[in-house]
Amino acid sequence: MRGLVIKSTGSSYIVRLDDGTSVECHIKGNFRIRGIRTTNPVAVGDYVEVESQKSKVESSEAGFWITEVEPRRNYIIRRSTNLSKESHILAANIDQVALIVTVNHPVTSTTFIDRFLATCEAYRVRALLIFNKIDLLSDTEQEQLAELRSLYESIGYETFEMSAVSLQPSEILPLLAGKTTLLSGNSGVGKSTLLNALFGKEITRTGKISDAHDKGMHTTTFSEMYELDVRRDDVRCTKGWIIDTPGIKGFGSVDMSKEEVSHYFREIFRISRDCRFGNCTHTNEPGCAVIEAVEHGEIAMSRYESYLSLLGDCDEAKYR
Ligand SMILES: Nc1nc2c(ncn2[C@@H]2O[C@H](COP(=O)(O)OP(=O)(O)O)[C@@H](O)[C@H]2O)c(=O)[nH]1
Ligand SMILES: [Mg+2]
Ligand SMILES: [Zn+2]
Repeated sequence: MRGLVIKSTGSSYIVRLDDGTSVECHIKGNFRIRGIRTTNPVAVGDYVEVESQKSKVESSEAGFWITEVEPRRNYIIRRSTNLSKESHILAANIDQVALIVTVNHPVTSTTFIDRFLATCEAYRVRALLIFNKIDLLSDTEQEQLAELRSLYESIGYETFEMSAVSLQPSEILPLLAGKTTLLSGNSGVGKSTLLNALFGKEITRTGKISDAHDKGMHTTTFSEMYELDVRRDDVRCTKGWIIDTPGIKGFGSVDMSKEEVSHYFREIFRISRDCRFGNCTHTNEPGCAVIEAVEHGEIAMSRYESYLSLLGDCDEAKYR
């Protein structure tokens, strides 16, 4: 039987079979993938082959077993710890990532946004930037919001704004219909609130409880996939999947070489073609078109600073 992994608990997996039923499965066999060392061989979003085994006398093998994982279209990983060579697959086979951000309450830094977007570029996954809690913004913050949206739109990203607390699902469903979307963003920005608003019921806890949980040092968290099947008069196509990764702030940076970093900042990459040197790092070289563009305000200072901060990470990694 073929199925889709919709939840992982660490020791077992919930698989939605093609006939619509969900079963709890364990793993049989060795699913190590070449090239990466992962702590979880099977991830949410994986398509798998499931076998059921009848109870035998004195056998603990009764139940459902995952015997095969189909090749992944893509996957998003997180290094278990900074120094670890092992990675945790957060989700597989995703179409897009929705990053929930807030201008305030809490402040989402542009560095966080830019690192996240760079990672999406590296994975070649479409990123949607959704600004939440617009109901809480002061006039100055409203202006900031408009500036940020126009900055990211000018680079080529799609941006949206909402108030998850008073959200009409039809405002956001068209973005999610027919797709598998990974939900991400800092703790407290409103991811759970958005999920609950989309489903019209509490499917995940909001606020304090999860916040306290997030602060736990090494809390293990597991992804879960929710099927969007909210049929409402005002929305035509609402099928799709949302993946929630509770307690995971971002998915960290992928391994990038110094040369690669600028490839993941679209506007920097475009302008870098005019740099005098082909191997320009855009830090202090003469004839650097990027630095010139920053000085003339054609590249935002915040973006350039984020670029430098990612470059800095590469140096750090080298000396580990
Ligand atoms: N005023 C306002 N509060 C919000 C909004 N979205 C979420 N919140 C509140 O922000 C807090 C954190 O939200 P939560 O969904 O738990 O954030 P998560 O950590 O990203 O899942 C909760 O108290 C929510 O009620 C919004 O659009 N406006
Ligand atoms: Mg939450
Ligand atoms: Zn340059």
